[in-house]
Amino acid sequence: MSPRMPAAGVPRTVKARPFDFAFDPNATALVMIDMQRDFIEPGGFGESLGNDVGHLAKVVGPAMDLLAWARMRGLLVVHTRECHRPDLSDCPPAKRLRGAPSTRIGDPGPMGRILIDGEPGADFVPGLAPLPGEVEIVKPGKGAFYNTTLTHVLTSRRITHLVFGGVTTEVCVQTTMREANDRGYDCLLVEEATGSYFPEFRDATLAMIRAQGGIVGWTAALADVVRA
Ligand code: TIU
Repeated sequence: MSPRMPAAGVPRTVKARPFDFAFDPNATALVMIDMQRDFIEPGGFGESLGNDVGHLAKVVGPAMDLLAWARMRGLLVVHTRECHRPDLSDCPPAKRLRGAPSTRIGDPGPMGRILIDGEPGADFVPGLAPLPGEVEIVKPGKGAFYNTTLTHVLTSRRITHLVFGGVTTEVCVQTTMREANDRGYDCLLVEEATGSYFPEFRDATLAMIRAQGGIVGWTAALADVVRA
């Protein structure tokens, strides 16, 4: 389904790469991907996969700044969480059984059952929880469009442009940006507000998004976004 025509509003321009990103705040949403304790704090899903979660701590401050900017500008704000139902009925065995993690999805951990909705680990990190009226999308996959109501949320509000932050850059952020790009949205990823367990993957993802004339979208520095 294609986005509908935008509502009229005052256009804004962000200095971005590969070129300026123009958007109408009335037709733009911030999509903050998976800023959850399970990915960012020790003892959760990310660490169970063998990752050094310390790499993601530095994303929290810039993500909070980006969120504050979006709220101040009146953008629609969408927060996503990757997690599964307690009975694991929405978790494919291929996802749960892959590799040799220290604990699997659904197993008990220090923040409750790993990556299960309703457990402390699946909640947002402090400072990045939705406010009343903001949209929360609970997703079973890496992409935020798969098996969720996100398409309906965006089309019903006539959103055409998406600004992204969140973790991890090359997994859930990039997957969602590619899904959105194929659905006709113009997508901007805010560089300081995204991070990976592998800094080189973050940098490579930013580069591949804006390569080939913005084949997936744009990237911009947080300072240039908040100036818009
Ligand atoms: N493992 C990893 O890098 N990421 C995920 O599993 N999910 C998200 O990126 N949210």
